[in-house]
Amino acid sequence: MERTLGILKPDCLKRKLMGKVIAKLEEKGFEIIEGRIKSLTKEEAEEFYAVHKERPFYGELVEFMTSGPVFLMHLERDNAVAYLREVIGNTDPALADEGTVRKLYAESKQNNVIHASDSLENAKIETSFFF
Ligand code: 3AN
Repeated sequence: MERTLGILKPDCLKRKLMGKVIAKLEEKGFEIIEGRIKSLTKEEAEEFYAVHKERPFYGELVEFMTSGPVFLMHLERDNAVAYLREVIGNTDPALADEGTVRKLYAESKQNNVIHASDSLENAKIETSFFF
């Protein structure tokens, strides 16, 4: 069993898509072992996305991630890190595979509904940031 961090982003909560996305994760075999709603502070969002500090979209990303509450999920499954990335799909919904969360629900590269850790190492770092 492996663990990873998933975050339902503010667009997901605002658009009342939490239930649908969680149903999809459960259908794919993920167990939510911890979860909570939280409004990220600007400092938390900046630190969480610090790897993107030099990217042109960083400021807007921080603004977006603090625009409303998020749902933090500590998830468990066999091969959880890689499989969650597969289930959520490409960052850009236009490039995401059919049936993925982002293909189904994301509106843009920024407003793309869900975050998932991209490596086992980052899963550990990101999970301990919130849980
Ligand atoms: P992913 O979430 O698929 O791992 P990252 O880590 O490259 O994607 O980017 C982190 C977040 O930054 C994305 N989830 C998205 O909200 C935002 N983002 C990424 N690329 C862009 C972009 N080109 N324009 C606007 N926002 C972006």
